Amino acid sequence: METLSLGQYDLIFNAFSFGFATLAAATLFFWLGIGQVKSEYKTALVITGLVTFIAAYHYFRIGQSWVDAYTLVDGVHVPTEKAFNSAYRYVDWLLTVPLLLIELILVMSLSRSETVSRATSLGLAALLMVALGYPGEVSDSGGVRWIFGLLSMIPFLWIVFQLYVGLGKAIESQPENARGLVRTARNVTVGSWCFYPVVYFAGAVGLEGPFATVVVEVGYTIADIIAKAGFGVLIYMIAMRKSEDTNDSIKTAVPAE
Ligand SMILES: *C/C=C(C)/C=C/C=C(C)/C=C/C1=C(C)CCCC1(C)C
Repeated sequence: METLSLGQYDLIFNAFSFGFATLAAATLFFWLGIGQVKSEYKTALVITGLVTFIAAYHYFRIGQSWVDAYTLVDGVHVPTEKAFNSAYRYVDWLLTVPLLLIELILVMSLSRSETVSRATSLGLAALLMVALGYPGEVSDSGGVRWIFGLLSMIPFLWIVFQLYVGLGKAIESQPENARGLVRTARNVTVGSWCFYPVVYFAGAVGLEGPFATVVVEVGYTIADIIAKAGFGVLIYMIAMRKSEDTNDSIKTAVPAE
């Protein structure tokens, strides 16, 4: 850890605080909405709220760890003996990343067997991706960082492939009033998830110092808010739209294009 200016320290602390507030508010919003959707979509909203709840808790802990990790000396923030605990992020991802994929699968209302098989394979791939990234994240050796980062890219790319190709047909045969939203939810997932490996590999190619700390911490926070709360709002909208849809013939409509 390095010495941070007042502005750098505050910017990061404020990002954590904003992350906590946004994710906690999102949790309330999703859970209070459960009563408004058809019973088949209730589980999706329960899980959407669980993801933001777990993440809000971790942002609270991350904020505390941040406060403990620095002390103010002569107008700058100097690291204390308590290292900032970055493991909170990985523990959070281990729980929330598989659940995010499961949210998307659940709201698509596939057959029961396809739901189970897709949720299992995507969930396991997500677990593997996060677990492989961790040894590289905490290593001081550039080589180890590259090896685990590249290994973690394999399940990551497989997930992206599944979201476009494996689930492509199921997305295109969603009811017409929800199809565009499901596509958007898929694209937001892939778009926001790409940010994480970019930050990770920026560290592997030597991005360091106080500026890098600001980019990493504020960047991860923004990505988390989009990938969890923003994505969750889309899941909520899909569940609402599909709950309104009473015309079954729309459900079997031939995909556009
Ligand atoms: C809410 C948190 C989310 C959506 C976290 C997503 C994290 C990733 C997509 C991380 C991916 C990584 C790689 C693909 C390679 C390098 C190591 C990781 C773990 C940063």
